[in-house]
Amino acid sequence: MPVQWFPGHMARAKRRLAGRLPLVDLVLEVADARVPAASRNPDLGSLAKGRRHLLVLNKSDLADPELTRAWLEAFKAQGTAAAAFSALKEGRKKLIKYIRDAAQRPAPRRVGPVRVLVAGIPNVGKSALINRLVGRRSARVGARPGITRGEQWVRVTGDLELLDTPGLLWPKLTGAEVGFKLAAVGAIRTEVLPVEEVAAWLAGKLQALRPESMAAAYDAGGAEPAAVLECVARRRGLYVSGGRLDLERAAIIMLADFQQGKLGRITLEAPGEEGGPA
Ligand SMILES: Nc1nc2c(ncn2[C@@H]2O[C@H](COP(=O)(O)OP(=O)(O)OP(=O)(O)O)[C@@H](O)[C@H]2O)c(=O)[nH]1
Ligand SMILES: [Mg+2]
Repeated sequence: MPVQWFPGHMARAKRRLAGRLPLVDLVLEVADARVPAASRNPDLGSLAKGRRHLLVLNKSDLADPELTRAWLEAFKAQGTAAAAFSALKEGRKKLIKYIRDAAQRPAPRRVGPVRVLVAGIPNVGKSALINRLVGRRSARVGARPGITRGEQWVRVTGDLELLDTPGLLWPKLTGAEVGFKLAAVGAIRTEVLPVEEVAAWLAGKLQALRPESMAAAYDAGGAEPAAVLECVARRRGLYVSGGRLDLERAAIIMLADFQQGKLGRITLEAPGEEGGPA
């Protein structure tokens, strides 16, 4: 696996997150609904021990609704409070209700507002979700000690406060498959993994999951995964000088189409598969 994380950055991010956790009541973990297992960091569980926890499968507008339901069931069976959300398409009321439900769970009633920290790997929509939650009506409630300078608590409702800066985690690359999934949804930059390799992997997945979309978008019906990028290039008229097909641009276009939902609402992993809850 050619992906490397810088140990120094990881350690710093982890320290920073660990320093904030004692200040919060609830950790709202954001993951990508298209890859609900691969986009989580398994260390968060032990880091946030003793805090209440809500897993939000964000970008659910891009995910397969049936598989999202199956994932929510699987997490519930595991004892993990989880909810599906779209920070772009849904309102804050729904999310606030999920947070209230999760915050009230096991702990005894406490005095004062529920304090929430949003955490997750890059690009899952932490900032979009915070913006959605906070909206324009919110008032800053002032810094509290122990937090990096510049961070603020923001009042979401009378009994709910949110730290305005999310806790950043890094993805856990437990195998090539996880790297490809994260690159396909855009959580890992394609500079890290070669774009053509990611697209070739995704082509295999999409031919299995959505052959009809692939046929309609790229005339790729029945094509072997290895030949899909050629179909994309031909359909879009992508050539390099000399008349050869431009497979690199084809790869970039297919990835963008997938990431923008143009091939349909697609989830790349199902519960029970390697890496996910049974
Ligand atoms: N379709 C869709 N796109 C979303 C959703 N939430 C976020 N996005 C998009 O995903 C991209 C990343 O969102 P951010 O909110 O910046 O993600 P982040 O987790 O804060 O990323 P980092 O700050 O890099 O860690 C942006 O282009 C958002 O518009 C969602 O629910 N649905
Ligand atoms: Mg952000």
